[in-house]
This record gives sequence, structure tokens and C-alpha cells, in this order.
Amino acid sequence: MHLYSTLRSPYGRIVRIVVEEKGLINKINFTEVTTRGDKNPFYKINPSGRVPVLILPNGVIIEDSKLIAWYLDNLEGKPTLHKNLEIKRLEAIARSMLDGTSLWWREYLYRTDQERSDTIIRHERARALRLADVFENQVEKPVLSGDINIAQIVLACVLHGRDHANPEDFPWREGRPKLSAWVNKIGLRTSILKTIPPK
Ligand SMILES: N[C@@H](CCC(=O)N[C@@H](CS)C(=O)NCC(=O)O)C(=O)O
Repeated sequence: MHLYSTLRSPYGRIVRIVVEEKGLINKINFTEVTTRGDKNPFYKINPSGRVPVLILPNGVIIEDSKLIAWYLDNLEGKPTLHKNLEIKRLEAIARSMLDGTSLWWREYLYRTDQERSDTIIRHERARALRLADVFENQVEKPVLSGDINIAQIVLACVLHGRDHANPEDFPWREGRPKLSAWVNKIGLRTSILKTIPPK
């Protein structure tokens, strides 16, 4: 199988962490690609232009980190990362935070000062801080403090290794000692360390 992603995509990182956690590293060839731009050769591999994308041995293309993570978790018939509703519920909240912060970051990455939308930034910043409060109150619960699962992986990809890229007005660690300690702790796992996005 072949996995394509950038090294900075948090969505690609989710899948790369799953590959590590499931011990699938020898079954999957990873290729770093760049996204966006006119005539990007990656569009021939995935017409949507998005990463991550997994190409199965029969040539079928699977896009979307949620679907790829589920597929890889079930690949050998022993799913460990998506065991119950509570895990999936918290994954959905973490993904809500990831989608919002990604939209917010892109206002800085891809738009000029004149194009940048204060409305989007204000809206997503407020959402991210509200959800950081939710996780401050949840991180000591078994779902987030016990065995690794997809909710933990997605939450790690929202908050770990992105401090350098965070807009200055996202001080999510302030007043959230439990969430801050949780991110520091999960940051010690091999899968998380091996997938830190480059600066
Ligand atoms: N819902 C998708 C989101 C993937 C996504 O938005 N990826 C971004 C990189 S972080 C991308 O490929 N952007 C390229 C583009 O918009 O053309 C997933 O979970 O995989």
C-alpha cells in the first residue's frame, strides 16, 4: 500500500501515527508530496488534491484521515483504536477543533493581510478555546488517559508540535494545566515523536 501526505498536514499525521501504533510500517510505503498549485503532479494520483491518501494494492484510492484510520485499524481484523461510542464521540469533538484551527491557520498561511478574514479568525479562535476547555475537563477520564485510541491521536494532532505555528492569540495552555500536561505526556510516545511536523 502507498500513503501520500505532506509532513505538515495534521490529517496526514493522524494516519502516520495510526501506521506506527498498529505496527504497519513495513506494509505501507510513504511518499511526501506537496499540495496546491496549478498542474501539481499529485492531482494525477488524487484528483481532489488533498492529503492524506492511501492507495490500496488493487489500486483503489482512499481519501480522508478518518476513513483511512478506520481502514488501517481494521486491516488485520483486530481493531484497537475505535472501540466504542465514547472514543468516537471525543474523536468527533477533537476533529471539530482540528477542522476549525486548520481553517484559522490557513487564513495566515494562504491569504494576504488584505484577504484575511477577521470574522473567520474570531469565530474559529472562540470555538477552539471553548473546545480546549471541554478537553481540560475530559483529559483525566479513562478514554483520554487510558490505552491509545483515535480520539487521543486526533487531539494530539490538534495541539502537539504546532506551538511554533500557532497564531499568537491561541494561548491554549494558559489556565489549562491538565490539557497542557496531557499534551506533554502523549508527546513522549514514539508514534508522536516520529511524526512531529517540521518547522
Ligand atoms: N477531512 C480531510 C481533510 C484533509 C485536508 O484538508 N488536507 C489538507 C492538508 S492539511 C489538504 O490536503 N489541502 C490541500 C488542498 O486544499 O488543496 C481529512 O480528514 O483527511
